[in-house]
Amino acid sequence: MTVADTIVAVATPPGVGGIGVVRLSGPEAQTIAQRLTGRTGLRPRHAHYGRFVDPARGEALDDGLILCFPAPHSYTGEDVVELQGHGSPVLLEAIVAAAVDLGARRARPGEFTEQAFLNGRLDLAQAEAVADLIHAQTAQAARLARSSLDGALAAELEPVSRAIRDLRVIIEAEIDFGETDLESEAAPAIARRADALHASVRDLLERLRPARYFAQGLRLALVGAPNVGKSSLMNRLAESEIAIVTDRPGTTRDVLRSPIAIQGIPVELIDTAGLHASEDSVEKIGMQRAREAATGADLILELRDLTRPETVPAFEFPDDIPRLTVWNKRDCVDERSFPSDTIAISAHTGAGIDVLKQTIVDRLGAGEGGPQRFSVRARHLDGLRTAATHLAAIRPEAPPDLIAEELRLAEHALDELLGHQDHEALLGEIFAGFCIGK
Ligand SMILES: Nc1nc2c(ncn2[C@@H]2O[C@H](COP(=O)(O)OP(=O)(O)OP(=O)(O)O)[C@@H](O)[C@H]2O)c(=O)[nH]1
Ligand SMILES: [Mg+2]
Repeated sequence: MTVADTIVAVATPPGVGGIGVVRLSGPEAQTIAQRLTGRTGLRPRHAHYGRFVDPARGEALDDGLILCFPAPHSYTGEDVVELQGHGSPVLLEAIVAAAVDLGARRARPGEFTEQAFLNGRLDLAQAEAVADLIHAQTAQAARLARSSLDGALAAELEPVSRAIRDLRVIIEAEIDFGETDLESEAAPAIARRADALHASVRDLLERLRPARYFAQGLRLALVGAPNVGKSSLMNRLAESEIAIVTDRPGTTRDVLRSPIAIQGIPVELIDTAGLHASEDSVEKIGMQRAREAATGADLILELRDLTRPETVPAFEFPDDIPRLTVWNKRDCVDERSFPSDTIAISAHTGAGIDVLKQTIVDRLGAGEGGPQRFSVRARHLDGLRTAATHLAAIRPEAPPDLIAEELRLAEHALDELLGHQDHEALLGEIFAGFCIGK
């Protein structure tokens, strides 16, 4: 995007609605809006009524409200004008086309928010939170995204990033004065500070990890031998007869997916074909799909059958995916016949289902009362992991420039999360911390 670009797009969802909004942002937004509406002298942040006319054809397109948000007090930080017309996709497209004729460019997806980030109206995590808020599938997911948008992630990251920078300032100063080793009394103190920073990044990582599921959803695969009741459990959890259930082993062949919510977490529930030794060619394809679905899941629910406890699925469970073993058909056996710490359910009667849901949530550390306070993406966790790795690599006996480099990489990883890459700031800080003559 060049400075001169003015972008335009329909801001309301595709389809028919009571009203539809066309949004313009950029240096020409006001001029283009004036030519479309014939109105000049619009008062900032006031609603004006007007007609929208295609100046090229002199043809009235619609009428509605015009709202003007001059820079920098707008969403994008540039001049923004909103035209609120009737919610007809055809009309809204005609308004956009007329704006394009007048010099605007069609906005790319997310470009208004990108512009807000580039103009410093939002940090990167907030920009991501805008998308998470719009796409939130549950009220809890929306609440967490809202709090990210309010800057909660930045509030957690910035003190850590600042502390890393402070430590680096000290070490860079040593380097600037030609030190090749840290003074013996400085080394233990620096090691202690690096350890403390590593611990705080790891703590942050632990606290943030579960929140990822609220923004991105949790893929929960139901896996087991044939006939243990996977499809029955799917239907029970989805409260709908989605999957075919029969007493014949091998009923489910395809992978079935259903969106549900467990305690505010958006869950994609995945029912799969029963896994056992089979030579049937169709069944083998189904089982291959089942294994693929399981390896792509965030959590595997291995379903077993209390009436046939010896039956296990023909599957090598991946080590890196959390697994929960759940026993079904408890209505068929004596309640005293299984240990109290087993998760025993009945897909038929619904017994134990609430405990199962709670266990799933606890297993992921994602309960309502859990530590998550804002939405988190995989990118954020990756950045924190990178920072933790660099902090863990610091050896006080190493040359100071190596230590400084690890700190720089850790700081960089955190700053990237918020989109801050201002290295002038560090230089300024180093020299401001010097006393004259040293
Ligand atoms: N008594 C009892 N029967 C159950 C329960 N859950 C499932 N069943 C029965 O077990 C049989 C198999 O159920 P499904 O849900 O089709 O089992 P599945 O694991 O999906 O089987 P495949 O798709 O063949 O792998 C059906 O006759 C169900 O009615 C339960 O909790 N109690
Ligand atoms: Mg089934």
